Amino acid sequence: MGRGDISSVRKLKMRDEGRVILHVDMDAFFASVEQRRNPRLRGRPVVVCGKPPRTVVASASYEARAFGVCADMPLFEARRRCPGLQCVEGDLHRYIAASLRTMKILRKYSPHIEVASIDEAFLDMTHFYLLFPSPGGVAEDIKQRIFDELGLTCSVGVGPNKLIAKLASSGGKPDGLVVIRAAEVPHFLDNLPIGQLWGIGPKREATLRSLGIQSCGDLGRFPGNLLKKKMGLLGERLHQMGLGIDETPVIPLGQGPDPKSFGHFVTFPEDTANSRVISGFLLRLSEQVGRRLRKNCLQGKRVTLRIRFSDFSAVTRQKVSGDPLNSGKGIYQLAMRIWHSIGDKRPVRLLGLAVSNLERTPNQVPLFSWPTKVGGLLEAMDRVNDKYGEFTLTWGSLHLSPR
Ligand code: TTP
Ligand code: MG
Repeated sequence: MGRGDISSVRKLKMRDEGRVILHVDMDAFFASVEQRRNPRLRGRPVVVCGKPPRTVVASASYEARAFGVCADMPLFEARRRCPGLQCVEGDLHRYIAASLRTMKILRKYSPHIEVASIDEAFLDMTHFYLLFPSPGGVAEDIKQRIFDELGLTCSVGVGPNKLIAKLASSGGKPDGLVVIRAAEVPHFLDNLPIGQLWGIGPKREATLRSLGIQSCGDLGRFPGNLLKKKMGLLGERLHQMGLGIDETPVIPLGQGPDPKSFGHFVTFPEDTANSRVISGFLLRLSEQVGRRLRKNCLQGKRVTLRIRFSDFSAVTRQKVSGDPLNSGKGIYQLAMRIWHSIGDKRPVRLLGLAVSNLERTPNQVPLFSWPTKVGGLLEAMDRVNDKYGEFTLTWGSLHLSPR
């Protein structure tokens, strides 16, 4: 058989499989970076958090997870569960550096790469069957390379679409590699509890269970129109997920839609009712949001202020400006009007500020020509914020302190 024949055999095989998507997700990313940096932390339960004691866990090593410690858990609870817990105050610069190095490695395998968050990416390998005929082999290669160059482990999922690839990578954690071929999808979904799906919390899980739906496969078999009636649009999407259908493309950096909003959050080291401290923070948040808007040549009319009080109750209020805003001063002035209109004098724990209803600033070109290193990372961070909402809260609490 000549070379041409071999290629066409591979081509046919790949076409049979449909798309080939890889999802790469670093294991316990922040915690692993710290363990790599400090050998004394290796093999021990470690969490990365903000400034103790008033902070939550951002990342827990798998050794800490064995004690029931998980992300978002208040540090005092994590310490209660795991007496020997090592707590490291995070430094975002280190994680950004590790993230950039990881993404650089991944880019060597496919230019069709979507950076989904600071530690995860999708790669579309569909058109690289000549270079990389075996998707599982590429995945192994990637894992080895990341380990050799960064000393970090990751988990990789391979599937015919992003949904299956992501479910596969989560299923193999940590240091996993799970390959699901198109024909194996129904069996894979039959063995996957519904709680593993994005958007299913304990409440929704209970609703679905009351309908006799236990596994993702059950979701696919349940009549789609009934599920939509019971759960609205989410029901429709869940039905699709249960069938393993996901046609969303891998969107490389800079090619996605404009973000819908820009926002920042900050948790105070101590609850405060001092209006000077609060307005000082609002100014800082306004400047941060304004800077990012300008960098992206965007402006917005709607300003949203979110306040969480010391008793954890929260209020969210918005005001719309007559003119679109992207200067720190303009955003700050509207934020202060919202603050005064709320008029609640209780001590504040968290402040969040966002600008939405975004539009392009006329006659301006972006400062960054996408995708640059920094621009790409900002976009990746925005995606994280879209996904996790209060992710920036962690960063804020790691890096901001009242002056
Ligand atoms: P994840 O990939 O969700 O978590 P992880 O890498 O720590 O663990 P896993 O092995 O399960 O993938 O998030 C990546 C990093 O992002 C994580 O190390 C810390 C940070 N992060 C936050 O700071 N706040 C959050 O709410 C989440 C979800 C993540
Ligand atoms: Mg991860």
